[in-house]
Amino acid sequence: MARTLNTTPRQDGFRMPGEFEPHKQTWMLWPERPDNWRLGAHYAQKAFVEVAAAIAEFEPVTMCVSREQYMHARSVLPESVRVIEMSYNDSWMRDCGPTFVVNDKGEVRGIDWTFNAWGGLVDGLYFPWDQDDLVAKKTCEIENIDTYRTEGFVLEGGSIHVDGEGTLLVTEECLLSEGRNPHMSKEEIEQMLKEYLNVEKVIWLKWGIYNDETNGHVDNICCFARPGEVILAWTDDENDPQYERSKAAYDLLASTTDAKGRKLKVHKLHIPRPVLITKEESEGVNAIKGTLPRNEGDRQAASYVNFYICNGGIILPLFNDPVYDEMAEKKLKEIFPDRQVVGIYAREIILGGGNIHCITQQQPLGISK
Ligand code: KQY
Repeated sequence: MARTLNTTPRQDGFRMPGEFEPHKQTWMLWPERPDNWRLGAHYAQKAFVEVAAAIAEFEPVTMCVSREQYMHARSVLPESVRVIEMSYNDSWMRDCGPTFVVNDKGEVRGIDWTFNAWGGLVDGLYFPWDQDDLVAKKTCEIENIDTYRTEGFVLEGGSIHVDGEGTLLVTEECLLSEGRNPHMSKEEIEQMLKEYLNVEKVIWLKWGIYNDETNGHVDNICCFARPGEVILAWTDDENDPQYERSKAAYDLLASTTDAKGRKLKVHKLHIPRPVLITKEESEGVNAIKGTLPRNEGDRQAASYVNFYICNGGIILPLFNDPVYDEMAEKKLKEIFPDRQVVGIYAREIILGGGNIHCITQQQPLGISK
């Protein structure tokens, strides 16, 4: 039986592991809503299949799919991917799925954060989001995993990155945004994060990636490669609005220490040239009042930092950039010499507002109940 607990992970001795620690599997949700994914998600689905198939070469993958799309998804996904039926509003498993935590015995639990589509009625991206808010609980029930529910405390998995040794990375732009927890001070939010993720040190970057519709999720600008080492989205172009953001993050990261008192090694990963929505892409989205419009010429928050670490692999978004795609692949091979870097052309995913990290959620290895 999977219980909903009234304690906190810290009280119970559970912590969020780093993404680079061993996984049991990866969870994903199947894209289909035509007001976010052009042409009824036809091309996005192909990209999701590529991502799922690539991860499945390294570890098990479960794809959750609506009743309407089940037969199609089952037909186009490799048999190695488990496909199960679930209801949801859109396909961002990183954000509405559980954040898994582990204890020293290898037991696994899930945090079921309140989800409000990145800002609720203030600046959320669609309405309703009620089915998304049930995804974390459903996922944990399928795996027979106990959960902690943070009723009323809004958070998405893409807004946090940990080193597994007591350090957490977040952005002020996101966590202090009006649409999430405006009733709480920065100190109260930090306390909540320490209690649920069981960390000692929170590093608050000021901003995320320019024009990121999530209010600057950290997983698009900075992540841990391993304890003591972070990878930061960077641009050398001082005229790019991203420059000020990345420079501020660099200055902070270079002058701070982590929970263990280590100075951080900061790897810069240059962003691609601006990815702009074309007329054809814009016209392929079914505009609906209340859902973020996709206008021709809008710049997408494209960043190579939104890669996903799985057992033995790095699944890296590529943008067909003549210079920076190759540079990113080379850099990540250097940073992760023991993992295979697999690049996937991800334009169709970024057109929906996120990337490979945003559509995946790792379940740590642990032991089964
Ligand atoms: O980047 C993400 N973590 C999710 C983006 C959601 C976009 C919804 N249109």
